[in-house]
Amino acid sequence: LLNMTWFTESMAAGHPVKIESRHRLQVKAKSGPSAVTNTMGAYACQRKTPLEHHNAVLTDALLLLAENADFCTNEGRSVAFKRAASVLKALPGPVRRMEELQGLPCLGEHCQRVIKEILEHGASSEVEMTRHSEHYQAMKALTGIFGVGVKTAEQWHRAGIRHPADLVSSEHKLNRAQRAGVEYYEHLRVPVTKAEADRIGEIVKRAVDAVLLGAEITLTGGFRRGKQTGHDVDFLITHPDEGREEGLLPKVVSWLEDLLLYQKTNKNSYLEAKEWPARPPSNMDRFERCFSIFKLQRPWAALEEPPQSGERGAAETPGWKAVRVDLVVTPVSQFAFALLGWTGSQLFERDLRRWAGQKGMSLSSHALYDCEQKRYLRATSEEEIFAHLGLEYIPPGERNA
Ligand code: DCT
Ligand code: MG
Repeated sequence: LLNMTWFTESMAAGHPVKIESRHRLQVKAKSGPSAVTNTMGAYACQRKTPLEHHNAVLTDALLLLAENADFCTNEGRSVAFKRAASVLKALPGPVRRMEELQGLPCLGEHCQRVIKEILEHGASSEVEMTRHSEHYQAMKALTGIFGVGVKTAEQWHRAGIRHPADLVSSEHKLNRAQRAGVEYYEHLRVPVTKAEADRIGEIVKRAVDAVLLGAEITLTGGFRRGKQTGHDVDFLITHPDEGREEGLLPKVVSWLEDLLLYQKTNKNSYLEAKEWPARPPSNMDRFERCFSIFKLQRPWAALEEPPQSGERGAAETPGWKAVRVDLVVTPVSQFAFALLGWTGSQLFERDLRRWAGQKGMSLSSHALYDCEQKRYLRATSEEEIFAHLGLEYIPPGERNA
């Protein structure tokens, strides 16, 4: 029923149709087919975006261009491609004709050109050229190293580095995170499965229980949105008695010591009283936090695909697997905000913050501040935060923008 081809055809047949779908697709009567108007919300937090959708060929292409724009430090362009892909993910069926896109938000001229070429020829020349370009491939490999961002990767690229293996023999100085990133590169490029995430959850739970009775741990990030694999595992830890959670992480980390191949723990640096509440929203929070690389013993670690023979840096498959794990501790009064902020997706979060901004509020993973009323809006659940923001509640499984 919610197939836009159907709407277009109804229009062409002259049927007066006005239907409010869950995406608020409307077809107005009396005028020609051009009157098909899709009125989808322009913010990702106004739409339901399921994990499985109907336009993977188009979204994969647009997301590759987004990734490449990131590699060229062109954030604006990258976000534009990500927004376009996100709109296509929210459609109720596969796009077959350009006319079906009429009225949809975030589909600029460049994106439309790419989509049109794929619909007509099965592929986009720009996407294929980018995919095979030396710069894209090297930047993908180098930014795939834990601890390496686009700036560092670009510097290395200019110095002739193309692959993590090139760093081993080079004179380039690596920091501690990057050394671990290179050492476990082949492990960390293999996606983490949900079963592995659950096993790590059990181990972390045991550590948390051992150092602070009553503390609670929640799996967030992509796994909470229903993904079956991810690039890391994200956990939130809290305690029902505010304050008890302070300083918890160093104890958990020391309990886990033998299982951690790498860890860096930061203290909580968030103080509401000293915050500038209406400061521009940032995607960085200041919780007590541990970035780590976990040593997960098999059989829980799924068997990796054996490395291609001759592949650079490929190691023999050992009886364990290195997995990136983030542990974040939050005071219980900030838990709902932390949960919302850490569940993602990245674009969903970005648009939530932008939406809050245009409503005169400032949202972070710590709090929601109303700049007009000059006060914090408290919440103990995600539902309450959506309500404060004047948004329909969207469950985690439909935040895959
Ligand atoms: N996040 C955000 N803005 C960023 C980075 C992250 O709002 N720039 C939030 C949203 C997701 C959450 O933090 C966890 O980050 P990732 O692990 O990078 O995302 P993910 O959705 O869990 O992806 P993956 O499944 O690959 O781990
Ligand atoms: Mg994650």
